[in-house]
Formats: sequence, structure tokens, C-alpha cells
Amino acid sequence: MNHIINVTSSLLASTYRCWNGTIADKDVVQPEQTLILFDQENDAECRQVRESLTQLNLDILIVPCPKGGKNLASLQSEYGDIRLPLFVDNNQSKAMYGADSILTYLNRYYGKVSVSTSLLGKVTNQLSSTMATTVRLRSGVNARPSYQPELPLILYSFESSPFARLVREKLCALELTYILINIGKQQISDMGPAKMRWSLKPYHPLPNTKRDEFFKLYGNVQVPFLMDPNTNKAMFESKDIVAYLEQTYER
Ligand SMILES: N[C@@H](CCC(=O)N[C@@H](CS)C(=O)NCC(=O)O)C(=O)O
Repeated sequence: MNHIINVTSSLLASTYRCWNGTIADKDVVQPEQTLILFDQENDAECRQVRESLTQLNLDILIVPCPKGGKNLASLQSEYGDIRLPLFVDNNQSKAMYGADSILTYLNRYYGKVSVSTSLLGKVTNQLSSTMATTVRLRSGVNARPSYQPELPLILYSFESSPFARLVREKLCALELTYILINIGKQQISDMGPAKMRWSLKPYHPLPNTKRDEFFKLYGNVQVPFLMDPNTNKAMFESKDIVAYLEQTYER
């Protein structure tokens, strides 16, 4: 798909979700052991969990489970009739599946996230997430043949970013496990694209945050940013990252 059309439909998907997964909490404690999510990028429930992870500013190991892929097959052969999203927290020796249970759990252990309790809330939530999937033409839902690297890739992202979504879809289709580092927005001057921020003052992230760490290393904050420890490559620009993933890992 042409990159501009691709970005536009991704923008529409974020709009259907009212830009949930943009803002991140200021105070956050990363758990000692990395959380794990068995995820399918354009699954309506998985999206709701990832939005909350952005809000809580939590990093997580994503194991993509597209349809027809080996990850989903091995989950099903080990656990039978399991459904996504499947969340594992080794800090508490807990595992659970389904957005409702996971959000309730996150609420209890990691901070306040919204969980729809009314039937209307649940239906609206599911519908808008399904519409986001539809407008993305189910990109990343089905597995594509790939070469598997030894180490997980690392992606800086936040859920609603129309550009980062394109990269996450490709990682999902190719079943490439990655560490998702969420760097949602924490103040007004974080808003807007990296090169056109809403504030006219020189940009400075909040001190002692993941954004601040990133800024000190790269002189700005922009997502998506991919690091591949298997090839020692690191890169900005969604279009280049998607092309890199295709060239390096698609069979
Ligand atoms: N041309 C870039 C655009 C990336 C971009 O503008 N990303 C936005 C998020 S959607 C961003 O990093 N904004 C600055 C910020 O979040 O601090 C690409 O395709 O990757």
C-alpha cells in the first residue's frame, strides 16, 4: 500500500479509538521482570490492552501471534482453546487472557486504567476497536513467512501513533518478538510530530523519564524508533523501518 494512504488510514484508526494510548502517566515503576503479552496487532481486545500499557507507561515483551503463524499454533497446542490477548506477569506468577481480566489486573497492580463495566461501554469499546481494525484492512492479522532472529527487537512507540502502528503491524505479520518501550506523551510540549511541536519553546521532555533518556541519546524524541540487536541497526522513519523488516526477515 502507498505509504501516504497507509499513514492516513492508520490516522483514521487512531481517531476511531479517540486517540486512546497517547497520554502516559508521569509516575511509573517498571516491574523487575518484563511483562509479556501474546498479542495480535489488529485484534480489537489486544489493542485495548496495549492502549492501557501506553497509559501506564509500562514496557512489555510482545510475542506476536498472527493467524496461521507458529506462535499461535504452539500456544494452542500447549494450552488448548486459548484466546488473545494473553498476558503473563512473572513478578506475581500470574497469567490471564481477555482484555477485561487483564485491564482489571493492571488496575490492581500497576495503576488506574479504565475498564468498561456497563454493557453499552463494552459494546462501544469493542465496536470502535473493530472499526480501527477494518480501516487498517486487517494489516498484520495474518502471518507471513519469515526468518526468525535470535534476539528480540526493540521498538520505541506509543499505541496511537499512526506511524508506529505500521511498524507494529509488520512485526506482527512476521512474528518478530520485540520489546515494546512505550513513550507516550506526558506534557503539552510532547504533543505533535517531532519536527512540528505544539509549543514554540525549545523542546525538553520531563526530567528523569524514558523520554528524557531518549532525548539525551538522540537529541529529540520521535517514534517509531527500532533497534535490532541482531544486526546492530537502529533507525527512525516508519517507511524505512518497514522496508528494513521486509528485507531482513521476510522470506
Ligand atoms: N516521518 C516519521 C514521522 C514520525 C512522527 O512524527 N512520529 C510522532 C508520533 S505519531 C512523534 O514522534 N512525535 C513526537 C513525540 O511523540 O514526541 C515516520 O514516518 O516515522
